[in-house]
Amino acid sequence: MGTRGDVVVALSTPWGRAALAVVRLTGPGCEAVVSQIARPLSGAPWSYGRPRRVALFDADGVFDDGLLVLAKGPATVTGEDTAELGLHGNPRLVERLIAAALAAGARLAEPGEFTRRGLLHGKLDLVAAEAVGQLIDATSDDGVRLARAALDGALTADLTALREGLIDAAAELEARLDWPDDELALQGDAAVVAGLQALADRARALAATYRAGRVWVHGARVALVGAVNAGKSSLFNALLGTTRAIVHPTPGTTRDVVEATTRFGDLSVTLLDTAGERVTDDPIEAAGLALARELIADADLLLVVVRARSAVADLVPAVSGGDLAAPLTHDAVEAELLARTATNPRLIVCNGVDRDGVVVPDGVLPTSALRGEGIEALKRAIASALIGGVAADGRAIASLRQRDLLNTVAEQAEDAIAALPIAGPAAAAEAVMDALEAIDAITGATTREDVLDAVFKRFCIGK
Ligand SMILES: Nc1nc2c(ncn2[C@@H]2O[C@H](COP(=O)(O)OP(=O)(O)O)[C@@H](O)[C@H]2O)c(=O)[nH]1
Ligand SMILES: [Mg+2]
Repeated sequence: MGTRGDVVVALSTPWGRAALAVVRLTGPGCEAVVSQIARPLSGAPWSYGRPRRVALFDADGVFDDGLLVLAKGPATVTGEDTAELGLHGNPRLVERLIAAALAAGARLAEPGEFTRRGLLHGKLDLVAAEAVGQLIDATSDDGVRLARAALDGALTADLTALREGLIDAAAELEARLDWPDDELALQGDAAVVAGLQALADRARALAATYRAGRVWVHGARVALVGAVNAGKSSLFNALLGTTRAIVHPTPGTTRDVVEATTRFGDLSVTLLDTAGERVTDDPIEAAGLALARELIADADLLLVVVRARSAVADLVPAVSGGDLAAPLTHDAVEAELLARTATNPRLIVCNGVDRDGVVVPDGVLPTSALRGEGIEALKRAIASALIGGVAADGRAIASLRQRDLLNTVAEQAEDAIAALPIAGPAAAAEAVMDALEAIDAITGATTREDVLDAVFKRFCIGK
């Protein structure tokens, strides 16, 4: 990021034609830049915080009129002087305004720079800054709720509670080191261990909400895979409620990956229909298969589609993760696919249950894409597999960074538990410090000093 403290400018609305566009500026001396590109129509001087009708001009003269709000730092979102200019939403006009601002001494803002400046000036913490991005990205109402809660400080409050618990534990451990014979009552080791375990569990539980949170914010990618002619394209169309992929009895009909986004309730789901699995010497089909295999790695969920048949009971060992080396009488391609995807998040769908005498093993979702049977149940199963057990009104995170750090918090708290009886309180305290550092990395705060503060406060040392 470039020099701080300079005036930056950016278009905050999408590039394109619209009724209005909003251009923002921030930085000390913002008003000096603005006075070179806008002047009040009424001729009266600027007043901070009040919207003013302005004429927008550059070296060639006035090119538009608009509405300007100037705000004085530090009581602004960035903590610096800011200006918001609304003008007509024509990219030509926006380009002229931005060029005029650059000529007047501003520079183009980098992505997220307004929020980043707010962070720098303590207007919001890192968790809230990430939430700003999530609020803009959210593809579902639950995603909006999650981001809103984080922006309003609810997630930071959870982290603060975790942090306080860790500081208490650190204080207990430090006290054992410095004043082992002090008659001041210390907690027993069992209580410290129980406290640390509860903190580790809370951190891990919050980290585990990441999958649901990410799906709520960014939507999910769900790939249909299976042998040729299993009915993947038919299911894809049935789930979309429209004919988007070609369905045909000829095996190998789908070669490219077909993608479409739909909603299952509140969730935004992108479905991917893929080429069917089989041994092929058609280079295009083989390329499609290779692409499908790549997508498997990225998908949030796989729908492994198997063709309903009377001998389908043979699938049971593969489905239940049984010994796949055991000879299987059903299609080797399907068996290989079931084995290959065993560790992926997946649902196994048995399609074509309208056929005579078919058997559906346990743990497999029965559908008939032909008759539209089992489709609603499949949509519900997809949604619940994506969200897991996370309550829609509970707290959830949608940042991979936060998830990894929360797992670090849990690991360090558990390391402290393991270290206490073996390596002693010094080693345990060190692990708790690492857990605290991970918490502070999440919120963007720094500390160590306040661990000592807590020790002195609790034990009245220095008296
Ligand atoms: N009886 C029956 N036939 C189906 C069903 N789903 C698909 N088919 C038929 O199976 C063939 C292959 O379907 P398609 O969706 O192209 O399979 P894909 O190769 O897995 O994409 C077509 O002739 C479909 O009409 C079903 O639920 N029941
Ligand atoms: Mg197909």
